[in-house]
Amino acid sequence: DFSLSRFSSFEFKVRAPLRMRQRYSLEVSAFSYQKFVNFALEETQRRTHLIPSPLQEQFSSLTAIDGQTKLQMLSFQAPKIRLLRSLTIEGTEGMQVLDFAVLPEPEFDLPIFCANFFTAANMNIIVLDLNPLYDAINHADYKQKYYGGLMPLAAKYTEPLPWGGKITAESMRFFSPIVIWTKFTSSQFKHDILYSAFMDYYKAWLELMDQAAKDTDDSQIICNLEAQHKYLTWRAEKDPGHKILKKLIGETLAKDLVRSFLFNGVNTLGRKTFLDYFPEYHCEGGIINAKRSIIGKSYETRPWDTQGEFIANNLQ
Ligand code: BLA
Repeated sequence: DFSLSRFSSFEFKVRAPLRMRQRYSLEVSAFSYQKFVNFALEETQRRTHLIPSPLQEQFSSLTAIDGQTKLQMLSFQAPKIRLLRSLTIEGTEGMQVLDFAVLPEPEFDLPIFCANFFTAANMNIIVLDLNPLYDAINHADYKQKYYGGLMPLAAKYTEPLPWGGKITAESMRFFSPIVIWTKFTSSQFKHDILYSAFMDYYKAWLELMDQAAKDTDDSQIICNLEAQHKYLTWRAEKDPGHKILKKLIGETLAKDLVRSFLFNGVNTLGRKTFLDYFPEYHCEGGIINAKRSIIGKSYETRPWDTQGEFIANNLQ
């Protein structure tokens, strides 16, 4: 029966993964990022209609070379969402990783939701942001449109989750005035605050999504497409997590995971190369400088004030 088989395919593709993650969420150890993902998926379902991404068939779970570390991948799409994807890693010696991102359809100039949390033994390296599609240092209108109303939210966390110190200077153009960049040693208290920040920031992103109207001007859509492609190209080449992924699953699988799953679109949304966008990384023979940063690390303190003004002078 045609309609029945369509229904069961829906059952399989939409409901089964949700049940699966509910089951996993019962098995979590003392600390896990699984509940962050559960929250985000449930909250998204309340606002829009998620369907599994075609990527789900190819990327679902992996066991690392060590035979113990588990990688879990989930991916969905929705009317305004080109790709919502998450990677969680539960490793040995307390290693926990969350890489959660939501990439809008190119008809929307919405920010990109970005939660990158790395926990090892006792140390946590945290980036939580609504990454601007157009950098918020040079695009005042864009900054006002999306972050103007969110500065009080950022202020709520600047004290409990203070600036994490110097970072790759090139990353700043992908961060917004509300970015949470922090490091801390593990404690229940800190993890609770991080969870609260994650929920607040995700709800704020969903609210922006709800309000977002389609760009209808073709030239604007082309700009959005290129801006997203530039972002993906940066992260597919220089994201700090790549080294660990290579160690866990080997170079070939890691490359596939990065380029086809995590930063899906890098091969399809545009034709420009990394060196087209970031010529400063050009090395002799046309190869890409392996260094993550050409400028070096900078921004010792938070370079945005409470009004969202960029206050760093000359990279400090
Ligand atoms: C470190 N991760 C970092 C740092 C940043 C980020 C800013 C500090 C080091 C630096 O200045 O580069 C995150 N950088 C980002 C993000 C953007 C960016 C989100 O430009 C977005 C535009 N991190 C992960 C995953 C792993 C991971 C999946 O997201 C591991 C699998 C690990 N991040 C990781 C590790 C470090 C790190 C190990 C510290 C080591 C290092 O500094 O190289």
